[in-house]
Amino acid sequence: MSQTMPQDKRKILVTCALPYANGSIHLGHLLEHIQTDIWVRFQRMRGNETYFVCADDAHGTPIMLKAQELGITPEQMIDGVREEHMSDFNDFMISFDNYHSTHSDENRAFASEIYNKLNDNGHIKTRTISQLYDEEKGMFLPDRFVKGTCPKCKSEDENGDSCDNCGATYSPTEVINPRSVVSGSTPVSRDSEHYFFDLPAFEQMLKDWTTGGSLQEEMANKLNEWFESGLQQWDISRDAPYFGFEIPNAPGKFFYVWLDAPIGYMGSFKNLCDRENIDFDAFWKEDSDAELYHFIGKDIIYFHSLFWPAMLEGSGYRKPTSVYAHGFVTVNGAKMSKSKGTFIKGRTYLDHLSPEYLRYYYAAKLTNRIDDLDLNLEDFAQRVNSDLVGKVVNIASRCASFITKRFDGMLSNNVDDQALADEVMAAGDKLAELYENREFGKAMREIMALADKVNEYIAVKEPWVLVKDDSKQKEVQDVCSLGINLFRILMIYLKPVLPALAEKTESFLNDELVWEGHKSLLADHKINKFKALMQRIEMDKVNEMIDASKESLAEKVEAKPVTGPLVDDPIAPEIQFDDFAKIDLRVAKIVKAEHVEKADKLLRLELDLGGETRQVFAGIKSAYQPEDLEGKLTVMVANLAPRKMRFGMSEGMVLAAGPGGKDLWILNPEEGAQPGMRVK
Ligand code: NOT
Ligand code: ZN
Repeated sequence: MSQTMPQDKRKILVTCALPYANGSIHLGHLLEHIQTDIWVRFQRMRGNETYFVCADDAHGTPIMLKAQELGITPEQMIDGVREEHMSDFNDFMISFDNYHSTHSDENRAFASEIYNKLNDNGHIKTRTISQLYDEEKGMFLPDRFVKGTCPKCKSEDENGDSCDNCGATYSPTEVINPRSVVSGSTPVSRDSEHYFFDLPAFEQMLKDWTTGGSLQEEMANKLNEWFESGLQQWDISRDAPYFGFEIPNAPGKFFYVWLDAPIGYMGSFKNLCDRENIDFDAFWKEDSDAELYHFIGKDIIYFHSLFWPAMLEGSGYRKPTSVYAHGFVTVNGAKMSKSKGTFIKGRTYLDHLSPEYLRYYYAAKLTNRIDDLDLNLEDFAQRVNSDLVGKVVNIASRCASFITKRFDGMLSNNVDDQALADEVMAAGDKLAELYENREFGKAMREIMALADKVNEYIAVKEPWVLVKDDSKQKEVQDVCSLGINLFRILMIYLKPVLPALAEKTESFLNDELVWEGHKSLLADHKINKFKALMQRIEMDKVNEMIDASKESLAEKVEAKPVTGPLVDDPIAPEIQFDDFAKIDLRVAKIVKAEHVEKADKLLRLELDLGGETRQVFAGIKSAYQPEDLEGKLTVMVANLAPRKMRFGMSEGMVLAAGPGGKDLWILNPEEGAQPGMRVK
């Protein structure tokens, strides 16, 4: 069956907010990515030219400091985190066309271009402001890196910009006894010139955009509040040291991370366009007839509905068609909590449960409003089991074996209950409208109501009774064929939510599930043998996931042994990327090697790290004569804390392989390696 394209094929570009490149994806992120993915898959099924892009948000002070803490460069850190994010999203079946990084050439080019245009158009102002400065660390401190006593209620150890005790908000320079979270030292106030984006100049345009567009009602209300309290100029610069892009013609000044984050949507899309020959301008030029949607969380509405459209307008680009905000995820009715084990990382979830359970549950509870969504874990298991396993898949499993065993897999060409078939087929238009309007919960309820009807039909017909009567064989085939056909249509409707189940259904039915397929039934069509399509959720698995998420237990759980072929020498417990990233491996030259008196295993090595010499005691005496080692290159762990040994300090560790004894080889980098080089 070929998919008939609607006449008015739309061009649609969709984005999700860009996750920060310094933390793992958790079930909160996944609400947004799943919501967006369902919408995107629906648009693709409808034949619209749809692109879905995202990226890691790689800049800013927290990322710079975290990399420092790990002893690696920010570039190394963001590369590793991006890999992790991409694999998490992939395993939740989030079907990005591109997943880029804001630390990219494309993004640098767009950020500079947009800034230059804003500047040329008179929308950038400068003025000097004072901020707290950490003299020990040599950097200005963002609000959240200052702590101290609340100027209002005098509660101690409060945040630099707000008090958790009395709720007051203030400027970090007002904090009493301020302290730098970075170094612990007392910050001083220091002046610096900052660059500001002139947001108030766009007030009228933003008001028109708010009322003219298709914004959610709650979003429009929020915007009105902000208009009433007055728009402010926005500080878009940060002083070095900062991990980000330097502002053109402003040495030592960097774009604030939130300036180039939304531009990252363009950067990621441009990267895709270059790879796949898509016309970038058709989506971004001022008079573009393509649609542009940003799916975001309710906490970042300000950035997307004020700064971003104003930046686009001020630099000659089109504005978003709409910005769709969602609420936060709570688990069992409360904020996600590390100690309760309800702060659940995507990977931890996947270690225990199938991604489609979560996709379905989120879909079943999503509306197009900004309300929070509660993931109640009991309800989650119960709902998935009763809807997907008990209703939808049940239809196929009740009917399939009769068709396979008695009719050689052939579906009949007779429709046993036309009215029921018509009802299921006709639901497609309404469901399309619900998907389009992001009313996924309503759509799931409609689909489940249809599934109930189909199950009722089968229950009334009782093919398992008919089958015992030789004269009723044709009826068995007709009833079960209709059951399978209606299962097929329900799976067409569910395909945006459950892509893997849909794929299994396609091979079972020998048929590609395309949206337009809901208007017809398969007749005289051969299906394959039915295999179990979906397992029930066991509450045990859910509880294991919670245990694995409990902070105090996290280490214990992550320490499960990796199974592999090395039975005699099993691989050590799995570590996370962060753990790996902490290890700084360097090429070292063995400048001196000698026996150590009274030590039977150790040699004392002097290692040249390209400017620094280290003493390391290595247990390789059984395999090497000292003189054979001198002048050779090896690989060492350069950032291992020095250890005091009986014979002196050991300031690192050289890497060797082999079972031991004579069979022990120190790692030997190829020619061309230089002492001090990083090993990647
Ligand atoms: N990294 C941000 C966050 O809150 C989202 C950036 C979204 C991109 O996790 N930008 N804009 N505007
Ligand atoms: Zn206070």
